[in-house]
Amino acid sequence: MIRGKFITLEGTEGVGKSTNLLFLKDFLEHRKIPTVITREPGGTLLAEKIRHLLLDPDSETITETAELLLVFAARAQHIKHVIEPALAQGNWVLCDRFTDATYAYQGGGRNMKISTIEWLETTIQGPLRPDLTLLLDAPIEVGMDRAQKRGKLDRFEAERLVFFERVRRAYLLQLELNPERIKLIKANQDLPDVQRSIADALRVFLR
Ligand code: Z5A
Repeated sequence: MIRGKFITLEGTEGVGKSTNLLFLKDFLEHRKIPTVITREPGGTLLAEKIRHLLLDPDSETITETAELLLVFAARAQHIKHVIEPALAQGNWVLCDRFTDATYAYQGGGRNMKISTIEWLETTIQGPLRPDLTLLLDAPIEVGMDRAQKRGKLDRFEAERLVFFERVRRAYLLQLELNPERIKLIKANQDLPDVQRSIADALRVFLR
């Protein structure tokens, strides 16, 4: 059995990750590539409970350290019970956010030490890294505007603009540090144009 590929979608809120994950799935399945769609935080029963704790706007104040550890606790479950088995069975795993989000939100947004995130990444993931990451990038206001149309804001969405500016900068730093793996997709375009850019990146990856 040939191991599947691990593809992640990243970006600040409302840039179109969930929408384009479905496009990605159709694109690959059209080429007879079996896919499994999943998301972080989440993807297993326990990890979805942790997601709920992390997003709950009415929770007590969650310390930066607790937030970071909760994200990685969910990830440990997700890797063991969903991602690794799916890859081993030859599926391509398409994941809405992964550890680049930790560098962006907990590293950039919350100013947690990058060396601590790196240590957790190595400890929890071992050698597992995405084979390809599509970073959907747009000015913060664009995604916020799209997300706010949905109603009540979650604990992250309720953050101020400066927080998301730090998150976006941290994502762009991840791109700079990992140019082979991470491909930039300009998300501030009409959806068909975004999807044309995603298809182009995938065709290059499939070569
Ligand atoms: N988090 C963290 O802190 N650390 C971590 O390690 C991880 C996560 C893994 C939950 O993520 C939170 O967890 C996240 C960071 C934290 N918080 N924030 N913010 P999430 O992925 O569930 O949250 P999200 O980014 O807010 O997801 P989202 O709002 O669903 O955004 P999206 O998936 O990128 O967008 P969408 O749902 O596909 O699109 C939003 C709307 O825009 C929708 O109506 C679309 O039809 C529309 N759309 C999409 N593309 C376009 C274009 N091109 N033009 C016009 N309209 C469009």
